[in-house]
Formats: sequence, C-alpha cells, structure tokens
Amino acid sequence: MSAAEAAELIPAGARVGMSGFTGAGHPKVVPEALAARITEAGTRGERMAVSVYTGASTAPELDGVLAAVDGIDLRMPYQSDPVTRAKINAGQMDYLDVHLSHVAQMVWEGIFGQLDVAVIEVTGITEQGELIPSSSVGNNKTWIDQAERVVLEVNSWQPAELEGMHDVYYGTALPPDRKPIQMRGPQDRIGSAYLHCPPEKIVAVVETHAPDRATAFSPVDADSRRIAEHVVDFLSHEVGKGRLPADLLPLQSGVGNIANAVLAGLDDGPFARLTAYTEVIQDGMLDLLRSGTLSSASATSFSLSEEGMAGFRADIAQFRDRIVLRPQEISNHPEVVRRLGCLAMNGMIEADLYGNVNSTHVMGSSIQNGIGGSGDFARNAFVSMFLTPSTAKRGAISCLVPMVSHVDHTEHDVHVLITEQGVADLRGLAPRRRAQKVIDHCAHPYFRPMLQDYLDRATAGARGKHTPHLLEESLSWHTRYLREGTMRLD
Ligand code: 0RQ
Repeated sequence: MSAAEAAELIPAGARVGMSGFTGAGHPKVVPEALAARITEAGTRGERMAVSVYTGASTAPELDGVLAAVDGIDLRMPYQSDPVTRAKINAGQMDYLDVHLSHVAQMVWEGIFGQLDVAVIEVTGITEQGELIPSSSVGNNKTWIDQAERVVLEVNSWQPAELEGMHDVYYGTALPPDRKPIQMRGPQDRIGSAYLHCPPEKIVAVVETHAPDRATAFSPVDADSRRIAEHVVDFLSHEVGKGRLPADLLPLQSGVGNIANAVLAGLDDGPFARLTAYTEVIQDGMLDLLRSGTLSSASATSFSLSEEGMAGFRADIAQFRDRIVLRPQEISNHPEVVRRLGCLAMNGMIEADLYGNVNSTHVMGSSIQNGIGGSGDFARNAFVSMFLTPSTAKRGAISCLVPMVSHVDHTEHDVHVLITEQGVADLRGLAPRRRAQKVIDHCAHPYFRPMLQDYLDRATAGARGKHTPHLLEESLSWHTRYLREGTMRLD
C-alpha cells in the first residue's frame, strides 16, 4: 500500500518502534506520511503525537519531519538531529537518553507499556516469509516481537547482497531465565540471518527506493591526526609492555570525525590482522578491511559518507563474509564486551581533572546527541579510551575542566584520556595523581596554568584531600562561558 495508507494505521498517542541506526536502515517514507497526518490533524485543531523509539539516530525524513510538526511525545534512546535537538533543548519534547544495550530489555520488561506499531525497513522478504534485514539491525527484532502491528518498508535501494550478512540472536530472555551468550570471538554466529515475523502481524508493506542518510566527515585535520598518532603510540606501548597481544584485542570505535581519523591512523600504524567488535562501521573501518589491517568487523549498523556507501556497494563481495551485523543488545552486550576484552575508543564533550567524562551535554543542560553505546563499552572494555581535541569553539572552551558539568562516565570507567596534546593514562592512579596527568598530558597550554592553579588551591583549601574541589569555583569555567562566550581569562 502507499505510505499514506500505512500511516493511517498509526493512531494518535501510539508507541512506535522504528528501525534505524546512525542514519542507516530507517524507514524512508512512512514517517513523512505520518508527519503529514499530524499536520492535517493540527489544521482541524486536533493535537496528534506519537512516541518514537529507534535503534539510535535516524535522518531528517524521520526525526526531522516528526520533530518539525511537534509530532513526538517521547523520543528514545538516541538522536543527533538538529531540529529534534532544538525541540528537546527548548523543553518542547521529552527525550530519554538510554544505554543502547539496555533498550530491548526495558521494552521487554514493559517499562514503556505496550508497543503499538513497529515500522521496519527491510531489504526484502523471502518466499518463505522471512525478512532480510537492512543496513542496520538495531532493535528491530524487539520491535517486531513486541509490537501489536508491523509495517514493513521494503527498500530496493539496499543491495540484495546484504542477505546473509546479519546474525539475529533469538536466545535473549529476562532473568531468571537468561543463559550465557555463546560468543567467544567477534565473528561467531549465534543467530539467524533473518528477522522472523508472524505474517498475521504485518498490516502493511510499502515499497521504497531511497538511500540511507550520508554522514559527512570533515577532512582529517592536524589535531585529529595527532590524536590518532597518540592512540597508535599508546597501543604500541601496551603491546611492548606485554599487556596487549600484537594483533591487539577487538576494537570498538565511536561515532564522529575523531573516531574516523583514528581508524585512518591505525591503517598507517604497525598493526595487522585486527578485529572489531563495535557498534557502527564508518568509512575508516571499510578502508581498514580493504587494506587487510582489519580481518573482520562485527557491528549493528553502518554510518557511511556518500563515498563510503558507493565504495561499500562496489566492494560488497569482499565484505560479505567479513562483516556481521547484529541486534544492538548483542553488539553492545556488557557480557560479550567484557569477555572479548574490547578496546573502547569514544569521543567526548569534556573530562575533568579526576577523569569523569561528559559525552552528552553542552554547558550542563543542553543535550548534544546522547550516551549511545559509549557506556556499554566504556564500563566493560579491557581498556577504555576517551578522545577529544583539548579545546572546542576555536579555543574558547577547554575540554579539560575542573569539574564536568554533566557526568556520563564516572572516573571508575575511564582509563585513558587522549587529546592532540598527549595521553593521560589514569589507570592505577589515585585522584590527585590523575589530575596532574590530565594537566600535564592533555590540557591545552593556554588552560594548563589555570587548571594547575585550581588544583593547587583546591589541594590546599578543600576540606577533603582525596578528591579536592573548590565547590564555589568548580563550575565557574562553564558559567564564565555562558556569561562571556569564553572560558579564557584574557
Ligand atoms: O559542535 O558542531 O556546533 O561545532 O560538540 O564535536 O568536535 O565535531 O566531535 O563529532 O567527535 O562528537 C561527544 C558529541 C563528539 C560524540 C561527541 C561541540 C563541538 C561540535 C561535536 P558544533 P566534534 P565529534 C558509539 C559511541 C556520545 C555517543 C557515543 C558523541 C560538537 O562523540 O555524541 O560516544 N558521543 N557513542 O563544537 C561545548 C565542549 C565541546 C563542545 C565539543 N567541551 N563544550 N561544545 N563540542 N566539545 C556510537 C553510538 O552510540 C551511535
């Protein structure tokens, strides 16, 4: 049926689980038709909105259009859309920022109530009625299992060769019935290549031919290159110390420009036959697979530029057996991440002297994207690294601050901080020693004396000397920025 007819099957107030993860595999036309319905309802003076749950971020034709018409009551678990972000930060939309591996379990538990509709993009439907997943798996299995009704978008733009690349695990259960997840290596297959859905649940099939959202990466600049070099040096050092094997341990790499630059840096490094157990496959990871630096990669989704997508489609035959796409509850599963000993590399907004990391909020109260999978990996990784340039907004902001204005990853989950200035290995160090490392190795030279001055005065003046802070001053860098547009003193 048409997208408009399918959208009619989504009632006002519905809880809707949609496919989509970092701009890959989201429904391309039904959300737009739903937004049109919401607008129409508005012209009749009726308010219509739905709750939208996904895998992670989507695209303007899903988040963008629905947010623009104020059509979303509650959004979870991750977004990166500018219109959605503006609505959330204006207090006009509820947003729940959830660890990506927790979402399926929370839905099975019934935390969000009954899921009404699933809107899922697939690559195709087999003669036996099995669903060939698209360019992301995300929470699709859970949405299909839990929803009362299922709307499918069959996207002929997705390459048919995706068939067989997925591994959809059907063994999850709620406690006390859980069993160990039998994964011992990143390439192990423990599930089905298809999503299963009882045919009687499928209320609509809509045909599309539309591309995924292209993620634009900025060209690798000097700071990103320096950060990448520091990552390679640090990993080489760990191999030298005998703490990591020569072919390292499975890599997890976050989203964004820095992560992509680090992958490029690894290609120039001394490593070979690496593996990845990660969440998203960016352009840099495809390059590593092409060069052979990476043997294989497990993820839940792609996040590619236009060029990256074209390259993937051209070379899909060589990737087919080396990439596995899984549900996000498995790609990010704490049990598996801990067992495999992943090396986690994630971006951040800011870190403080003691190693607490803020990945999500600008100046304490404005959401940027969300925690995504960074917490799933950071807490359970063998080595948890957080990366950022030492300054933001052309040097006006120090990304190393006395106290973070929001905490996503506590000092207990953060092992190593890396900026273009250097590497602060915080493992095994008591708080004050960590602070000195952060100042000496990560802070920008302009902000270094200011941080040293804070630490010295806090150490002298704070009542508790374990993690010294001057509470009336600890967030003054942020309040200065909000007042004067800069954290600098000149
Ligand atoms: O804002 O675009 O308005 O200039 O934050 O920063 O430098 O482009 O960095 O693309 O690597 O993103 C933490 C957001 C970094 C990302 C974050 C401003 C900066 C810019 C983006 P503008 P950059 P990146 C698995 C892992 C959480 C999810 C995660 C992220 C914008 O890595 O979302 O890790 N992480 N998932 O100017 C104020 C500071 C700032 C700052 C940067 N200290 N203060 N603004 N910015 N530092 C994947 C998934 O989960 C899907």
